[in-house]
Amino acid sequence: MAQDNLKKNVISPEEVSEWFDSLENVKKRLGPDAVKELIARLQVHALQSGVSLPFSANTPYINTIHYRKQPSFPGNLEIEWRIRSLLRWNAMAMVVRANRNSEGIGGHISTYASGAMLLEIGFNHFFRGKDHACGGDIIYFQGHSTPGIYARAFLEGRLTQDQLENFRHELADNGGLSSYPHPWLMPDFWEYPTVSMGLGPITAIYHARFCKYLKDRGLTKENEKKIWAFLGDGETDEPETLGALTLASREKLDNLIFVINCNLQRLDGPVRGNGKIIQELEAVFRGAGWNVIKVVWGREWDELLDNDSQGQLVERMGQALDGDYQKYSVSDGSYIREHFFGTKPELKQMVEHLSDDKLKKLRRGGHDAEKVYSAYKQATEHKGQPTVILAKTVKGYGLGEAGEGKNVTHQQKKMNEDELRDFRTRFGIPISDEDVATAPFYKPSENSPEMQYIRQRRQALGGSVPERRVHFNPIAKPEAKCFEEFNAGSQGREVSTTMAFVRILGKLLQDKNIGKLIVPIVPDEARTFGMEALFRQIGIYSHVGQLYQPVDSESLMYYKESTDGQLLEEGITEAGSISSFIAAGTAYANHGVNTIPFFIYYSMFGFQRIGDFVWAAGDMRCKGFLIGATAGRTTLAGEGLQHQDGHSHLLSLPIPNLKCYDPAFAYEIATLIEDGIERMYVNNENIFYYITVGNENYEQPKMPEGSVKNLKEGIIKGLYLFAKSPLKKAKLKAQLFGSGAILNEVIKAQQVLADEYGVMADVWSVTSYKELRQNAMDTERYNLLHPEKKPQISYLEECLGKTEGVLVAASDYVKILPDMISKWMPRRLYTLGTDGYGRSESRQALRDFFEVDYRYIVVATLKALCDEGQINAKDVAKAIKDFKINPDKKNPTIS
Ligand SMILES: Cc1ncc(C[n+]2csc(CCOP(=O)(O)OP(=O)(O)O)c2C)c(N)n1
Ligand SMILES: [Mg+2]
Repeated sequence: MAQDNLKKNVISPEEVSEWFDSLENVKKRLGPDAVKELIARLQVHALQSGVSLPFSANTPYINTIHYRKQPSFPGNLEIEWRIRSLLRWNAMAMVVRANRNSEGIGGHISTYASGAMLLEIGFNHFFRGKDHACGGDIIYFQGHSTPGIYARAFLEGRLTQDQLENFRHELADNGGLSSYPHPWLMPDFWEYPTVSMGLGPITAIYHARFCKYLKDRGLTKENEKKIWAFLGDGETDEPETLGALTLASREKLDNLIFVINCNLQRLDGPVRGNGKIIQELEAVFRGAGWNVIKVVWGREWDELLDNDSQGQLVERMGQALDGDYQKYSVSDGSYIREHFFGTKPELKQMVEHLSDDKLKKLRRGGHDAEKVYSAYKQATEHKGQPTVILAKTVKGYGLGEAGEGKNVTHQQKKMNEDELRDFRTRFGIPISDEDVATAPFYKPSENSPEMQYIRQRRQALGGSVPERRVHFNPIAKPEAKCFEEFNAGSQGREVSTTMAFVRILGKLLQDKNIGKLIVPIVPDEARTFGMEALFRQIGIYSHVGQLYQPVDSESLMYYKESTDGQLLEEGITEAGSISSFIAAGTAYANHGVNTIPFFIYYSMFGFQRIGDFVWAAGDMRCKGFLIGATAGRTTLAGEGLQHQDGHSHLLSLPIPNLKCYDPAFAYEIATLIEDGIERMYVNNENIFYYITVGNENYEQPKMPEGSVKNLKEGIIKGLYLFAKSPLKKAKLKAQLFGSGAILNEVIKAQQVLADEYGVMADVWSVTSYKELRQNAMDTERYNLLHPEKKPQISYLEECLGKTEGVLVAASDYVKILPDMISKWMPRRLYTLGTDGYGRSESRQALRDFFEVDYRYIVVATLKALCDEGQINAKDVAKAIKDFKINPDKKNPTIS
């Protein structure tokens, strides 16, 4: 009974044909737009008559560009195939040889094998080099496809055979090649480090937007550069990959093209065995407003699809899962016939005329030069939207038994003699049977058609890619008046270091030399930092300007968006903001413009959240200032556990070229920024800065007396004497060290120690433990390696060698920070810090809880003196009692 009902509801082929015919008729008479309108009206009609349509952002599982709409291919298919084959061979040989020479050295064969066509259509027809009038396209290569990029550079004569031989042996005498794209390691070659998956796509999006920003603000002329980002389908699982898609469509970034190599596999196995990654991504990108071009099937399918009048093939294509498709890729034609086409007699009939061998050779779209070319051409010409190309490929294409389509293929690094011979034969590489086992590199003679073609194409497109080409023009320094006023202190007014920083920024923005180059970036936190005046002053960048009247248009500081706005107000995205920071901080290299980014954010949401980006920024030789605001575990009151930062200076520590400072006073910040701009943008040093600022208001002191030059040098080197003890002479002595807002507690302790305990304590401001440690390590290293030379003295020893007294350090950060310089201190260092989870509390209560207020500094000093035998334990106990400290209070580190 149920069966009969079902049958009754089945649409007959004749009925389907009728509908198709009427649609064709409308198209013929009135054109495709009329068809669109008709379908839209049908949808409304269906809805109104009670048929609720399932939502789908998907189109059928076929190529977006119909083969009759494909432009003609401008290249030589035959030669390009031969070039690709050579590249495939050399890329494979590079990994195989490296792993034969040193077992376990790693590398990837199968990623490039699947993406070779996608890259090569770019290399031969689209990627423009630095000599092109546009200045060169911006290309983010998939990190682990590097062997193929090196293989091409080898044929182009940019890399030697020795270098290829030393793939993953970068320290070899005659030079080697880094595993992945790293501008730090190969500064003339790589531009964008992409191998931490997800960073490439999101930084590409913000870079594309930054190109528009540069042009809209008149910092670059007409900008025709395209931004290409190549990524893996597995990589799209990273939240960063898909997290900023709507920015790209909102900002109409038609200079941006994503190419996603959908080989259906990641490292362990299928990306979506039970689904279809291409369809899933299509829905995501279309939903986000992107132009989506699917390249699913190769030309061998065109005729079959032409004959699919009932849509049964398309239906079957949509039905089969990625897990099935992966299985077909490793199976022979008879399996495909039975399992793919065998589901319906009509389908089976459709391929009756094709042999099993032909069925096996029904290629995927990403391996078809003309399909890929058509997609790229349409993408580069598309206006008003970013484009994503979803290209279906086979992972390990061409590896055959050695790994094609297999789950283990990602890790494949070795090939035996038979596998090498098969590979050689399949791709027609002229290497003899005797030689093939050694997997030798192969380069045809310079005047071979392949080499000529490569040269011609690259010449026509403006030279080789990738190439990092830096023409650095130093800036004229900002005027001294930007910084001078801070030396005089705030003269009675209580201001925070954040306010002082914002004032410096304001002055820099008005500076005639560099004002235009400053790029302030905030993730929806400008008001928190007192920066809202900038909205009106410099405008918030928006490519379309301001299409509405802002609610506060009457006020002086209204929310002003404008086409030439200077401020990047990114919304609540630290990942997006750091991507803008990277785009602006590398513009000196990528665009020949010395933009100076200041990224101001909640310090807790910096390294803890986006540390990997900062690492990549360091790799990229990025410049600029990261400003960690509302810093300090006890200085940020009220906010509690997830906001109070007492460890970002620890997390920032490993980035080698990042200068990290925890300044206490306005003149320190002014000194650091003035020096930083000079070092980065005049002297072209490959460094960038992390500076924390706090929101506690206190009087900013004037610079201490003495040589300004020495003082500034001390601030920069990380340590200087801020104030000698008010006592001129005493038996008990101490040296106290403080940073950030806690320096004020140290200064207070100094007075109490003098007044009530007769201790003569000097106060030092430690602006950077990292700088002090680095300098001490460098000195130690020199002395280690030069035992016969006169030993060098570290800056710490230079400052503290002649001092007397016990040593006590306090900061608003974890204790390990001061501890990490303790081995170079002349005596034992006692440290106070803020290990543990923060609390929602007042500053005073927090400093009591974490044991970093002046009382604890006094107690620690007395305890140190007691340990030295200079005072009695009962004196320390009395102080604890006098200060009303409960010795059995909770331990903040573990409570
Ligand atoms: C953030 C991050 N996590 C993990 C890895 C390790 N990794 C390198 S390649 C890879 C699989 C990549 O799969 P896919 O993106 O599909 O690229 P394919 O090789 O298939 O083209 C993984 C997990 C990485 N490089 N970065
Ligand atoms: Mg993949």
